[in-house]
Amino acid sequence: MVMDINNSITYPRSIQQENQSRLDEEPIHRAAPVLGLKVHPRRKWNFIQLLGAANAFTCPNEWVTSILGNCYMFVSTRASWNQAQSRCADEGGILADLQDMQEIYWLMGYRAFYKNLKVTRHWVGGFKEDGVWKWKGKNENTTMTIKHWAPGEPNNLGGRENCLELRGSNQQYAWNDLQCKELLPFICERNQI
Ligand SMILES: [Ca+2]
Ligand SMILES: [Ca+2]
Repeated sequence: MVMDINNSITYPRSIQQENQSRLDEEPIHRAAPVLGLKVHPRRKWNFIQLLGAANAFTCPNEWVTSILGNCYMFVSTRASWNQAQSRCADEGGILADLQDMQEIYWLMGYRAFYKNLKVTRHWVGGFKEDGVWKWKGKNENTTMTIKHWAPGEPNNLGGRENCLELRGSNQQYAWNDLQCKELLPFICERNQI
C-alpha cells in the first residue's frame, strides 16, 4: 500500500484482493497459536457470527475492517510521526491508538498474516508528554494504561525518544520509543461508517 504525498492512494493488487476475502480468512485464527491464544471450534463459530455483525458496518474504501469494529489503513510511505498523524487526519482518522489487549492482539495477528506487513516497522499514535505516555486522539489525548514494550524499552535513547514505534515480526510486534523525526510507514485508524 502506498500513499503518495499528493493525496493519491494506491495499493498493491495483493492487498486489494486480500481485503475482499479477508473476512473469510480472519487472521486471528491463524495467529492465535502464535499469540498463545486458544480458539475453540465453538469460539470460531462465535467469531464468524461476530464477523457477520461487523459486516453490517463498513470502512471507507482501502481501509481494513477489524472484528473489533474499527478501520485501519496501512500506509507504506515513510513519514515522521507528526507527518503521519497529519496524513491520517486528512483521511478522517488518527494514528492507531491501541487501547486494549484485544486490539493489540488483533493488529499483531493481522500483520503476521500479511506478508508485506510482517517485518515493517510502523508508527502508531503513542507519544510521550511530560514523561507520560499517551495516545493522540482526534480531539483529546488519553493516558496509556496497557503497554506492550519490547524488552529494554522504552529506553529513551539520547533522551529524545518521544514517539511510539510498532516493531515488526522479528521483534514480535512489540513497542519501542523512537525519535519522532524518524521516517517510518504508519498505521491509521478510524471508526466504521
Ligand atoms: Ca484503537
Ligand atoms: Ca527506544
